Amino acid sequence: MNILILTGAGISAESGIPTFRDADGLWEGHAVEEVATPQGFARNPELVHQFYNERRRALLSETIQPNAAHVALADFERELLSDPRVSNQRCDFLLVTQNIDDLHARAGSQNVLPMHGELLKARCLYTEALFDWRDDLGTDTPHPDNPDDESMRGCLRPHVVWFGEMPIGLSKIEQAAANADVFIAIGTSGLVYPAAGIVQQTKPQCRKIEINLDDTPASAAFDETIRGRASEEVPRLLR
Ligand code: BJW
Repeated sequence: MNILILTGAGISAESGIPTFRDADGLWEGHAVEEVATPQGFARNPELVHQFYNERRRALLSETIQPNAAHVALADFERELLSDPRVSNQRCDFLLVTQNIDDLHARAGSQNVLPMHGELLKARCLYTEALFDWRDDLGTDTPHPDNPDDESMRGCLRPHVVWFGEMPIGLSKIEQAAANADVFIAIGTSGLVYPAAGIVQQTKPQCRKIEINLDDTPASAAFDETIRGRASEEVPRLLR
């Protein structure tokens, strides 16, 4: 049994992290092309750093914690992979998230692929080296390995995937989609590719379930559409 889960901003909404496209969402006060494209970052790095610094600070505040949906996914994975009836057979579980928060890991999920990057990592623009990062970033941030080198100041960017950039782990995701017996998409608008196209890459006999507050452009591709809050519907489905 191969299980593939895709999560989006809706699963973290009830943890206090705003979604992108809903009313009062993250895009309300920002032009997408200014804060979520490489061109926007090249034009105004301070603005982009500010956008991500605010989100990083909020993520690290005590008010944001995993909710019942994150916990149900982690419990389900742990029980599935420790069940002797399952572990004798081949069973793959992969949780692909478009979210850059770390709430799945904090809830205890093991096999998580953050396809749009991670807010708590920074990347060197020149070497692509990754650094765990919990502080603000700015155009004068010293390079962690060469703090005295003035020429390397400001060479870190958030380790996130902007529009026009290649998402992370695509070949693993394509393989998991092709092999999935069950695919569950939770709290994603089905507007952003390639994530929105994963459902189309599954086998016809794969059981495809969508959990969302509302219909999405991808809903017709699913066998079952569950309408409701992720924190209620995910535990109900997986228990
Ligand atoms: C609840 C709920 C509750 C609320 N319970 N539900 C056609 C085909 C292929 C690609 C394209 C195409 N047309 C255009 C493209 C390119 C582009 C794209 O998709 N554009 C679209 C806008 C049309 N895609 C890309 O550029 C991607 N890269 C790419 O395609 O590379 C190819 C390439 C080839 C060769 C060379 C180079 C590249 C990259 C996409 C990167 C997206 N990045 C962002 C920002 C990440 C960093 C950050 O967080 O700031 O990712 S944009 C933003 O959208 C973020 C999200 O992960 C992503 C998806 O949003 P999500 O998660 O779905 O959130 P919302 O807010 O949209 O929806 C929330 C949902 O939850 C709603 O449905 C609610 O109803 C629901 N909900 N509360 C249950 N309690």
